[in-house]
Amino acid sequence: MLQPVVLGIVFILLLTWLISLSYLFKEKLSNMIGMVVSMTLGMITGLSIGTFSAVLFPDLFFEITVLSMLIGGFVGVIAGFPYSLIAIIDGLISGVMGGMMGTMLGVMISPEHYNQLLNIMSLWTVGIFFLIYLLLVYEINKESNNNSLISHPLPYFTLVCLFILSFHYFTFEFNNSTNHHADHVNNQEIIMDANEYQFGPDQVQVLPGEEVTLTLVNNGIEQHDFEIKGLDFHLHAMPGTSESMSVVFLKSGTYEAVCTIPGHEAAGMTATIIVTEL
Ligand SMILES: [Cu+2]
Repeated sequence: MLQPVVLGIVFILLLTWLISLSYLFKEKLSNMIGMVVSMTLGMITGLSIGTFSAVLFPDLFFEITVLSMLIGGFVGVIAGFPYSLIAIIDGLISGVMGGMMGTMLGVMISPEHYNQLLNIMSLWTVGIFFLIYLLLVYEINKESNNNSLISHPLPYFTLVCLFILSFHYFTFEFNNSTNHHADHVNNQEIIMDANEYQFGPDQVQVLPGEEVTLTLVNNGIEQHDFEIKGLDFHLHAMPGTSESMSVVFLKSGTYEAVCTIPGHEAAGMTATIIVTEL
């Protein structure tokens, strides 16, 4: 859970910074700038919070839709507040719409594309934040040159880079036992994420006598496989690809699975499959 927390904190910092600029330098910023700022910040916040929460908590679709709409609208109102009523209305409507669209996007994408979706969304989010930052700083410095730290691009750009980097040092792990694609009765689907050098999840629970479809998704940069010891079950995926296979575990018990690429098992690419009645 470390990654969502880090990303959340950096996201709030980036957003607060932009909103603070509007409050601190409102006499230098026109109503037109305010409308662009409130609309963009409301929309982007709603979209990204909606997408992230839909991917992380697919079972709470209704709750996260309402929450994302509220947060998006709230941020839009706060961002438009220093400017005018038009900017506030702009921000409110865009934020509510962004929240709604973000959650829909999150549940429409299948689990094997979650990581790509989140990567695109996070790059898009911080890219737009940086553009808004440049717009505000340009407007603020247009007449008098204000050299305070808050309006120098380097600290802000560092935060943007921190946000992007934190995506490349962690991979999201999803709790696939609760995902919305697994609701077919008598057929469990498990998405097994592989990267250097671990499986996510590294422990899964399945029912005896039921067909289980296991998909190995290689989100890493090397080839990986997934072999269940004692069974004729082997999946192999090159980087960026996936492979699926179905299996029925007849007996209850604990099965061990490993990546058989030399050195990978020792580096930590192991997983446990627990076959048990509910
Ligand atoms: Cu491997």
